[in-house]
Amino acid sequence: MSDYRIAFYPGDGIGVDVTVEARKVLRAAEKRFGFTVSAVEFPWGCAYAAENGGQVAPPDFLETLKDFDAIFLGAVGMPELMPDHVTLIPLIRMRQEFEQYVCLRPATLLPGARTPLADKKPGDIDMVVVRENSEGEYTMMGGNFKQNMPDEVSIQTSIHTRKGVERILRYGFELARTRRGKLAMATKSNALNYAMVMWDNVLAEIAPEYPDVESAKFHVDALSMHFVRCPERFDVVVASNLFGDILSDLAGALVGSLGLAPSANINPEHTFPSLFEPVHGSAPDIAGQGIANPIAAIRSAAMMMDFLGETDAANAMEKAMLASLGDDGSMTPDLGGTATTSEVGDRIAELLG
Ligand code: GGG
Repeated sequence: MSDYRIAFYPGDGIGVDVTVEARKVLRAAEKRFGFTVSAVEFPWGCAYAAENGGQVAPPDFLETLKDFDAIFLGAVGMPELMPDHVTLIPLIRMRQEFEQYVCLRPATLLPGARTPLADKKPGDIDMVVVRENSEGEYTMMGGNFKQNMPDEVSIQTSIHTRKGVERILRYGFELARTRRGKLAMATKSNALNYAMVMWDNVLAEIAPEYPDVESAKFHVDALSMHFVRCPERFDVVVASNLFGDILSDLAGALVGSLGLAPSANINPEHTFPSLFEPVHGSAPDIAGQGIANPIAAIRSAAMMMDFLGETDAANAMEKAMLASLGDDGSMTPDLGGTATTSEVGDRIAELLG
């Protein structure tokens, strides 16, 4: 019987609410599929910082996490207590230092979910945003000169390496081969004339190695428009860290709710733990009210079990989630329903069991 050591980092706001439900569904999966989850929960985040000298996680948190099989994160950020750029640091550091350079963010229009787009039905939207997750615009390098003075200057540096761009594009091509064989790359090389020109060049260089995949590049502004006008065109969408972050929120909204959007921050080489989290943030305005949709977190837990090799359990979790959709009484308000966060978790756990 397999035992998986999972670090749970519920974080802030609704991250706490939805992690409870993901764990509930994982317990049902354990019973049915015969594996065990040895869970260790870390109470890091804004509340922890209030009692620990403003540190959202202890200085050695990476050392603490590095031997787990996987990390599950709820959400981070409580801007009334602490600036968002401080609470996000542990997440960015895990992605970078655990070499989780692939962020997979699937967006599929599910039966029972309501897209804001007219005339789109389940099957019309089925894409995966493959976000470069370890460099690009989120390297947190730069500084402020004459801070808070009228002539303040701030510099935010992006770092795009050929190695980083090539490996994420290759990951996208390989993924496209297992899907509908289409890859779109987000660029903005007309304005970002160094980094994005390199992205364009790397795409042009490696695309001939994947003749079975139809590839194209789109300026990210036009791509956003195409997402709304004709989302059915897209299968695998590869993007830099910032572009991928934005496009995956847009894709999540197009498929009915960010509350349905899961993500996996993958270290493909398995040299470090990978991290699984809902795409949504901490939504402090609805935290603790019992109305957050736990499905994105539950689906992220399913992606985690899939990555750990429990494919049957992952498929069954996804199937139970799908079976819970469609009935107002078993969906949260973001999907037009009346169910509470825990009722949705209970229902999916029951369907799974
Ligand atoms: N569920 C994780 C979370 O709190 N996301 C909020 C966020 O803004 N994340 C930024 C990012 O994914 O880079």
